[in-house]
Amino acid sequence: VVDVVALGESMVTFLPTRPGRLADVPSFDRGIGGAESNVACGLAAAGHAVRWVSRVGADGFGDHLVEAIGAYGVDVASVGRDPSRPTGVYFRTAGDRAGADHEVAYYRAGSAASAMSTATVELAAVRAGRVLHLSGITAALSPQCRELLWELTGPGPGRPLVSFDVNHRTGLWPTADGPRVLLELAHRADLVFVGEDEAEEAWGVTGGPSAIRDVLPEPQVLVVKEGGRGATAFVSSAGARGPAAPTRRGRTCQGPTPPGPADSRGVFVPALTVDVVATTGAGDAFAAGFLSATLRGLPLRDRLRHGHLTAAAALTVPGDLTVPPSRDHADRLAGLDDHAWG
Ligand code: KDG
Repeated sequence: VVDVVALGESMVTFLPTRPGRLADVPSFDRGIGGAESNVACGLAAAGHAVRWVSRVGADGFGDHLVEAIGAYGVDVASVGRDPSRPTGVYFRTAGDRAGADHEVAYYRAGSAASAMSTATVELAAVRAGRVLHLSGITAALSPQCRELLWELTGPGPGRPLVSFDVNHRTGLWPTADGPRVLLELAHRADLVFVGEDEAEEAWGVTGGPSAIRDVLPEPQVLVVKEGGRGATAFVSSAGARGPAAPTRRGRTCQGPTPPGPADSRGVFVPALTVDVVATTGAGDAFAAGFLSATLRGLPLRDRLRHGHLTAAAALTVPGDLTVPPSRDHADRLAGLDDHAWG
C-alpha cells in the first residue's frame, strides 16, 4: 500500500560553499532539490510508504537523483529516464533569509521532467496512493505538464486525496498566466498549502488567512503559512475525516481519527523560533510533517505542530533537503502543552 505519491521535477542543486553573489563564489557543493521529492523524502523518513514519480535524463545527474532519493526509502521505480533530454540543475546563493540578496539560476528548460505528460507518466502509478502530492512548480514547466496536473486534479473514481502546494516561483513562469493557473489548480485540490506572502504576490490577496480562505473555499483543508509567525489551517467538515484508508479487503474507508475542531475561523499554531540558515525547502518540510500527521489521523493542532517541527529542521540546514526529527522525538515535542508552543 502506498501512502503518498509525489509527482514533480527534481534537480541536482549546487550550493555555494560560502556566502556571496553567484558571480563571486568559486565553488559549490552538490545537493538535491525538488519540492515534491523533498516532501517524499520527509514522509519516508517519518516511516510512510512513499513513491516519487518524475522523469530524469539518462545521465549522471539523473542517476544521482534516483539513487539519493531512493536512499531515503522512497520508491523510485516509476521515475522515467529520457535519453534525449537532460536532468535539470539549479544554483542558488547560500543564504536566503528575508532581506538578503537571493539569486536562483535554473538550468531546466527542456529538461526530462518538463516532458512529463499524460502520455509519458504512468497515471495508474501516480494515482495509487492515499494521497497525491503536487505543486504549482510542475504547472510552470511546460504546457503538457500543466495538462497533466489538470488531469490529476480532475474528478474521477478512486481519486486520491489531492494535496497541492501552490509554490509560486515567479522566475519559472514564461508567461503572466501563472497566478491564474495556480488558483484554478488550488480550487481543484483537497488540501492546499499556500504562503500568506505568496497569496498576496500571486493573487493580490491581503487581509491574512481568512481572506485567503474566502478566495479558496473549496479545498477541504487549507493551510496558510505565515512565515516565521506560524500557520493557520481551515478544515471544512468533509475534510475532518482525513484521507481514505485502505481496508483489508482493498476497499477504502475514511481515516480512523477525526482531527478535532473543524473551525471556519481556522486554527493557528505559532512556529518555533530557530536560527534560520536557509528557508529553501522549509515549506516542503512543513508539508511533509503536516501530511504525516494527517495520515496518522492526528488532531489539526498536532498536524500544524508536526509541520512546524519538520520545517524547523529544514530551516537550520543550508540544503533544500533535511532529515526530520524521528517520529518519537517529534511526537514528544508536538505533545508539549500550549504554553510551550508560545
Ligand atoms: O521548495 C524548495 C524547492 O523550490 C527547491 O528544492 C527547488 O523545486 C525546486 C524549484 O523548482 O524551485
